Amino acid sequence: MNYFLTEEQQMIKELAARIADEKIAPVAIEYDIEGKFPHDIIKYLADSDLCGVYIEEKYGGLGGGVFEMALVVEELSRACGGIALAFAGTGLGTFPIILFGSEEQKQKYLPDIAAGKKLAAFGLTEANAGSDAAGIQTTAVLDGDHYVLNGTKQWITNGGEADVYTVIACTNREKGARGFSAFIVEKGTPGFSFGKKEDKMGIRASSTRELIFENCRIPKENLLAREGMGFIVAMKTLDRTRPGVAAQALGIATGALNAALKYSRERIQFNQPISSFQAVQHMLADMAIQIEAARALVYQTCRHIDSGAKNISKESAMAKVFASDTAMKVTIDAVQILGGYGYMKEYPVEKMMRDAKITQIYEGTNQIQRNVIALELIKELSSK
Ligand code: COS
Repeated sequence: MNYFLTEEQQMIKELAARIADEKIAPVAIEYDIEGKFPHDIIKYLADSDLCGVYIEEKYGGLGGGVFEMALVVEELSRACGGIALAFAGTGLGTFPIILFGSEEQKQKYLPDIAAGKKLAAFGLTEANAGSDAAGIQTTAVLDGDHYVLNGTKQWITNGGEADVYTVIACTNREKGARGFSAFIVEKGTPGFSFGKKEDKMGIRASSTRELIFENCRIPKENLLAREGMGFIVAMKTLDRTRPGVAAQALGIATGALNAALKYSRERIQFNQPISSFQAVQHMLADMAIQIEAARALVYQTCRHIDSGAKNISKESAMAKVFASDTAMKVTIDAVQILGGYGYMKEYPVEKMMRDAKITQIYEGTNQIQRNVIALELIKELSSK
């Protein structure tokens, strides 16, 4: 399908594809088994100028948007959804600065992120604040020229590996969703430490850890936007990064289809490749249909967002739901086509099935996305 990418987008996609095929695919299983964080792959991305594809040129990026970020995430995820997450998770941690940072904050943080010298992470989730993002217990109290942070963030992607953390904390409990604020916290700040690395089902090359704040004093200049804007910072960020999760799912699904297709041509049963059996052909056809439909939705959603459209929550949620549900179905079918081999760790598809699962869960479960979509539909109808 021709998606009419610009020359620059095509170049970005090809560069990312080359890194995926040459650098990621050969190590994906090893990094998964060992839970190895892909600093070396970030270096390759940096050498190709890809770390800042979604960052403005004046801060050292390539000046693209959500679409360019998605193109990179998709290609990397074709080879490994976990390794791709070091890049995608940095996008999630960086978007609050892109959207709400002051000029000084942008100048201070974005160039190093664009150059791949620093990774970022986003701290919203807590033990009792997952789908209910407003359930946050972490507090930030202004004390002179500093905010003092106390609390624990849970399951933070790039935790411990990132240098820059955008963190949502409560500054006024009485104000409900308007009582949260967003902060930039640097690794190494006294009172800021990390919990143990989580042992996960999939995306095992990615680091997932707690962020622990114990009387952590951060300069008040590290407040993003204004006090009380934290919930909006989080929601507007997620509206722009959920298509990145969709792109990750799309990449994983594409990798799984490619593996299943290849295997179906090589595997001989009843004296013929299993690709000659209609039962297998129909599975492959359904996988391809779903992937292409997901790609069309994800790409168009990214373009819609990058056009500066005001209403993007519903579209972003739709892309995330559709692509992640597709990735789950496609990877399960890929395992089925590979049969016993599909269940073995020497073959890539069992890992893809494990990696796909998280895309239905993080950055808002698919149940929450459906709530967002339904509420937007109802809102649109009542405003007519
Ligand atoms: N953009 C801008 N503003 C938004 C918004 C969005 N996408 N979504 C909500 N808001 C605003 C609302 O307009 C409301 O503003 P007012 O205070 O002016 O009325 C405020 O934020 C609170 O919104 P709402 O009442 O809808 O909040 P809820 O507590 O009901 O939560 C959901 C809404 C469920 C959508 C939110 O909690 C959510 O996204 N949860 C999932 C969180 C998530 O993705 N977790 C994963 C962690 S990151 S890996």
